[in-house]
Amino acid sequence: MFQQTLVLIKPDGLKKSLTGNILTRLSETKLEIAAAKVVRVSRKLAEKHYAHLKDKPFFDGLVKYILGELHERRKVLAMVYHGEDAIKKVKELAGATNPEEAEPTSIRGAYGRITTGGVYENVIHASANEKEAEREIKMWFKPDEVIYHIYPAKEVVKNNIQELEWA
Ligand code: IDP
Ligand code: MG
Repeated sequence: MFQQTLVLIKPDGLKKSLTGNILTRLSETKLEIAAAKVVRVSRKLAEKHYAHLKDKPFFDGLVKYILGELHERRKVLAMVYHGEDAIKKVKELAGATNPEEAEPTSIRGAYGRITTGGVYENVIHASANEKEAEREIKMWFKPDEVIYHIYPAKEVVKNNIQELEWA
């Protein structure tokens, strides 16, 4: 089944100069990149992305982490990978949430770390399932920024300019 999945190279991944290594690992999947951009994450986007964790004791740290406040890198690299079984393929390559439990050869197992009292710094985000992938891709990208559309989009006119919105 053709799927799309959201991948973020988090601020620790950027600070550790891991972009090339991570993209090389992801290319092993033979999936296609359908969208990519560098994003200065807003607090609103950060809180929305991690809304399911808002009651966790590490939520404030997690928001600081994705905003880049822990790594002096106020940016993330956001991408959409597209292809057969994309979600599972990327999730397996990313590895378990806890870098200590992740397969040593997975991206998180190889490059992630656990800090004392802080969040798991696991260098990459990957959507967990189809529902999450759709929610996340629609929150991080506009339809015009994604090369292939697997979710419907509609044309709207704003200030006399025609653009696409997720339907
Ligand atoms: P996921 O990133 O593997 O989907 P989630 O449970 O959605 O895992 O958590 C989002 C992020 O929050 C993780 O990637 C990690 O950075 C952080 N996190 C999750 N659970 C913990 C925890 O128990 N302690 C510290 N940080 C955590
Ligand atoms: Mg998650």
